[in-house]
Amino acid sequence: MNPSRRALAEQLQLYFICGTPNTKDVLGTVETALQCGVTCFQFREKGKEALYGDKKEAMARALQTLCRSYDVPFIINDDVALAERIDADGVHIGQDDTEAAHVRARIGPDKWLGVSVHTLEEAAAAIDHADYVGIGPVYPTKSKEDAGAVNGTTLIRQVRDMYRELPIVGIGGILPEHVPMIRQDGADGVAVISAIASAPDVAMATRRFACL
Ligand code: 3NM
Repeated sequence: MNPSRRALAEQLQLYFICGTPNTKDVLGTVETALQCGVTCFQFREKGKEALYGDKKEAMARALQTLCRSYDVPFIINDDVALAERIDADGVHIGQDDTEAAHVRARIGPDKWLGVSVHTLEEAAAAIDHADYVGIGPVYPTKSKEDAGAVNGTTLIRQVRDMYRELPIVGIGGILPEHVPMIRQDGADGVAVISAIASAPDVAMATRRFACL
Protein backbone atom coordinates (compact mmCIF):
# COMPACT_ATOMS: atom_id res chain seq x y z
CA MET A 1 0.00 0.00 0.00
CA ASN A 2 1.39 3.45 -0.80
CA PRO A 3 2.39 5.51 2.26
CA SER A 4 -0.39 8.08 2.09
CA ARG A 5 -3.05 5.39 1.75
CA ARG A 6 -1.46 3.46 4.60
CA ALA A 7 -1.54 6.60 6.79
CA LEU A 8 -5.17 7.22 5.89
CA ALA A 9 -6.13 3.61 6.58
CA GLU A 10 -4.48 3.84 10.02
CA GLN A 11 -6.36 7.04 10.77
CA LEU A 12 -9.65 5.20 10.15
CA GLN A 13 -9.16 2.66 12.93
CA LEU A 14 -11.81 4.07 15.25
CA TYR A 15 -14.03 6.50 13.37
CA PHE A 16 -16.63 8.15 15.59
CA ILE A 17 -19.67 9.76 13.94
CA CYS A 18 -21.96 12.07 15.91
CA GLY A 19 -24.37 14.99 15.70
CA THR A 20 -26.90 16.64 17.99
CA PRO A 21 -29.62 14.00 17.33
CA ASN A 22 -27.32 11.29 18.69
CA THR A 23 -26.69 12.61 22.19
CA LYS A 24 -27.77 15.40 24.57
CA ASP A 25 -24.23 16.69 24.99
CA VAL A 26 -22.40 16.48 21.67
CA LEU A 27 -19.38 18.52 22.69
CA GLY A 28 -18.87 16.63 25.95
CA THR A 29 -19.38 13.27 24.27
CA VAL A 30 -16.98 14.05 21.44
CA GLU A 31 -14.32 15.43 23.77
CA THR A 32 -14.48 12.30 25.95
CA ALA A 33 -14.32 10.08 22.87
CA LEU A 34 -11.31 12.01 21.57
CA GLN A 35 -9.57 11.66 24.93
CA CYS A 36 -10.18 7.92 24.94
CA GLY A 37 -8.83 6.96 21.54
CA VAL A 38 -11.05 7.98 18.61
CA THR A 39 -8.82 8.35 15.52
CA CYS A 40 -11.21 10.15 13.13
CA PHE A 41 -14.43 12.14 13.63
CA GLN A 42 -17.38 12.87 11.38
CA PHE A 43 -19.98 15.55 12.14
CA ARG A 44 -23.25 14.04 10.88
CA GLU A 45 -26.14 16.38 11.54
CA LYS A 46 -29.17 14.46 10.28
CA GLY A 47 -32.67 13.67 11.54
CA LYS A 48 -35.56 15.41 13.25
CA GLU A 49 -33.62 17.42 15.81
CA ALA A 50 -30.77 18.35 13.47
CA LEU A 51 -29.36 21.87 13.54
CA TYR A 52 -29.39 24.06 10.45
CA GLY A 53 -27.76 27.29 9.27
CA ASP A 54 -25.76 29.35 11.76
CA LYS A 55 -26.35 26.94 14.64
CA LYS A 56 -25.06 24.02 12.60
CA GLU A 57 -22.00 25.98 11.54
CA ALA A 58 -21.26 27.09 15.11
CA MET A 59 -21.47 23.48 16.29
CA ALA A 60 -19.24 22.35 13.41
CA ARG A 61 -16.63 24.96 14.29
CA ALA A 62 -16.68 24.01 17.98
CA LEU A 63 -16.24 20.32 17.13
CA GLN A 64 -13.51 21.12 14.63
CA THR A 65 -11.59 23.05 17.30
CA LEU A 66 -11.88 20.05 19.63
CA CYS A 67 -10.69 17.62 16.95
CA ARG A 68 -7.74 19.87 16.11
CA SER A 69 -6.66 19.92 19.72
CA TYR A 70 -6.48 16.12 19.66
CA ASP A 71 -4.95 16.05 16.17
CA VAL A 72 -7.87 14.02 14.86
CA PRO A 73 -9.27 14.58 11.33
CA PHE A 74 -12.61 16.39 11.22
CA ILE A 75 -14.92 15.24 8.42
CA ILE A 76 -18.33 16.69 7.55
CA ASN A 77 -21.19 14.53 6.36
CA ASP A 78 -22.79 15.62 3.12
CA ASP A 79 -22.62 19.42 3.55
CA VAL A 80 -19.86 20.34 1.07
CA ALA A 81 -20.50 24.08 1.36
CA LEU A 82 -20.02 23.96 5.14
CA ALA A 83 -16.88 21.84 4.78
CA GLU A 84 -15.44 24.41 2.36
CA ARG A 85 -16.42 27.38 4.52
CA ILE A 86 -14.73 26.09 7.64
CA ASP A 87 -11.88 24.25 5.89
CA ALA A 88 -12.79 20.80 7.25
CA ASP A 89 -10.37 17.95 6.61
CA GLY A 90 -12.85 16.19 4.37
CA VAL A 91 -16.37 15.30 3.35
CA HIS A 92 -18.30 12.04 3.62
CA ILE A 93 -21.19 11.39 1.25
CA GLY A 94 -23.79 8.68 0.83
CA GLN A 95 -25.38 7.42 -2.35
CA ASP A 96 -28.23 9.93 -2.11
CA ASP A 97 -25.94 12.90 -1.71
CA THR A 98 -24.03 14.83 -4.37
CA GLU A 99 -22.04 12.66 -6.80
CA ALA A 100 -18.51 11.72 -5.74
CA ALA A 101 -16.86 13.13 -8.88
CA HIS A 102 -18.60 16.45 -8.37
CA VAL A 103 -17.61 16.64 -4.69
CA ARG A 104 -14.00 15.76 -5.52
CA ALA A 105 -13.91 18.53 -8.14
CA ARG A 106 -15.15 21.00 -5.53
CA ILE A 107 -12.96 20.06 -2.59
CA GLY A 108 -9.77 19.36 -4.57
CA PRO A 109 -7.23 16.56 -4.21
CA ASP A 110 -5.98 17.39 -0.71
CA LYS A 111 -9.18 16.93 1.27
CA TRP A 112 -10.49 13.50 2.18
CA LEU A 113 -13.54 12.18 0.42
CA GLY A 114 -15.37 9.22 1.94
CA VAL A 115 -18.26 7.47 0.21
CA SER A 116 -20.79 5.04 1.70
CA VAL A 117 -21.27 2.00 -0.52
CA HIS A 118 -23.68 -0.89 -0.18
CA THR A 119 -22.94 -2.96 -3.29
CA LEU A 120 -19.92 -3.93 -5.39
CA GLU A 121 -21.20 -1.67 -8.18
CA GLU A 122 -21.31 1.32 -5.84
CA ALA A 123 -17.79 0.50 -4.66
CA ALA A 124 -16.55 0.31 -8.26
CA ALA A 125 -18.11 3.69 -9.01
CA ALA A 126 -16.62 5.28 -5.89
CA ILE A 127 -12.99 4.19 -6.12
CA ASP A 128 -11.93 6.70 -8.77
CA HIS A 129 -12.87 9.60 -6.52
CA ALA A 130 -12.97 8.37 -2.91
CA ASP A 131 -10.06 8.20 -0.45
CA TYR A 132 -11.96 5.60 1.54
CA VAL A 133 -15.30 3.81 1.51
CA GLY A 134 -17.71 3.01 4.34
CA ILE A 135 -19.34 -0.39 3.90
CA GLY A 136 -22.53 -1.34 5.71
CA PRO A 137 -24.73 -1.95 7.38
CA VAL A 138 -22.65 -4.75 8.84
CA TYR A 139 -25.29 -5.30 11.56
CA PRO A 140 -28.80 -3.89 12.14
CA THR A 141 -28.73 -0.21 13.06
CA LYS A 142 -31.20 2.24 14.58
CA SER A 143 -29.06 5.25 13.72
CA LYS A 144 -29.93 5.45 10.01
CA GLU A 145 -33.59 5.36 9.04
CA ASP A 146 -32.99 4.38 5.42
CA ALA A 147 -30.21 1.86 6.08
CA GLY A 148 -30.18 -0.92 3.49
CA ALA A 149 -30.16 -4.67 4.05
CA VAL A 150 -27.66 -5.97 6.58
CA ASN A 151 -24.77 -7.62 4.79
CA GLY A 152 -22.46 -8.71 7.60
CA THR A 153 -18.88 -8.66 6.42
CA THR A 154 -19.58 -10.26 3.03
CA LEU A 155 -19.30 -7.03 1.05
CA ILE A 156 -16.22 -5.94 2.99
CA ARG A 157 -14.52 -9.19 1.98
CA GLN A 158 -15.57 -8.80 -1.65
CA VAL A 159 -14.43 -5.18 -1.90
CA ARG A 160 -11.14 -6.01 -0.17
CA ASP A 161 -10.50 -8.87 -2.60
CA MET A 162 -11.04 -6.57 -5.57
CA TYR A 163 -9.31 -3.44 -4.26
CA ARG A 164 -6.32 -4.46 -2.14
CA GLU A 165 -5.25 -0.88 -1.36
CA LEU A 166 -8.57 0.85 -0.78
CA PRO A 167 -9.04 2.10 2.79
CA ILE A 168 -12.28 0.58 4.14
CA VAL A 169 -14.36 1.15 7.26
CA GLY A 170 -17.20 -1.12 8.33
CA ILE A 171 -20.32 0.62 9.64
CA GLY A 172 -23.71 -0.22 11.12
CA GLY A 173 -24.55 -1.66 14.54
CA ILE A 174 -20.93 -2.30 15.41
CA LEU A 175 -20.01 -3.21 18.99
CA PRO A 176 -16.49 -3.76 20.35
CA GLU A 177 -16.83 -7.54 20.20
CA HIS A 178 -17.43 -7.34 16.44
CA VAL A 179 -14.23 -5.50 15.63
CA PRO A 180 -11.74 -8.39 15.33
CA MET A 181 -13.86 -10.17 12.72
CA ILE A 182 -14.56 -7.00 10.74
CA ARG A 183 -10.82 -6.28 10.60
CA GLN A 184 -10.01 -9.88 9.76
CA ASP A 185 -12.43 -9.70 6.85
CA GLY A 186 -10.60 -6.73 5.36
CA ALA A 187 -11.68 -3.46 6.97
CA ASP A 188 -9.04 -1.01 8.18
CA GLY A 189 -11.34 0.26 10.88
CA VAL A 190 -14.87 0.66 12.18
CA ALA A 191 -17.25 3.63 12.12
CA VAL A 192 -19.56 3.90 15.09
CA ILE A 193 -22.40 6.13 16.27
CA SER A 194 -24.59 4.61 19.00
CA ALA A 195 -22.13 2.24 20.67
CA ILE A 196 -20.23 5.36 21.77
CA ALA A 197 -22.76 8.24 21.61
CA SER A 198 -25.50 6.35 23.52
CA ALA A 199 -23.21 4.50 25.91
CA PRO A 200 -23.90 5.10 29.62
CA ASP A 201 -20.14 5.55 30.03
CA VAL A 202 -18.68 7.11 26.87
CA ALA A 203 -15.10 6.86 28.10
CA MET A 204 -15.34 3.16 28.88
CA ALA A 205 -17.15 2.40 25.60
CA THR A 206 -14.53 4.26 23.56
CA ARG A 207 -11.66 2.58 25.37
CA ARG A 208 -13.17 -0.83 24.68
CA PHE A 209 -13.02 -0.07 20.94
CA ALA A 210 -9.66 1.67 21.09
CA CYS A 211 -7.80 -1.17 22.76
CA LEU A 212 -8.76 -3.67 20.06
N1 3NM B 1 -24.39 4.56 7.55
P1 3NM B 1 -24.60 2.85 14.51
S1 3NM B 1 -25.16 2.51 8.84
C1 3NM B 1 -24.49 6.41 9.21
O1 3NM B 1 -24.76 1.32 6.11
C2 3NM B 1 -24.65 5.00 8.82
O2 3NM B 1 -24.03 3.15 5.20
C3 3NM B 1 -24.63 3.25 7.41
O3 3NM B 1 -24.69 3.94 13.37
C4 3NM B 1 -24.47 2.52 6.15
O4 3NM B 1 -23.17 2.66 14.81
C5 3NM B 1 -25.07 3.98 9.66
O5 3NM B 1 -25.34 3.48 15.67
C6 3NM B 1 -25.42 4.13 11.11
O6 3NM B 1 -25.30 1.62 14.03
C7 3NM B 1 -24.32 3.71 12.04
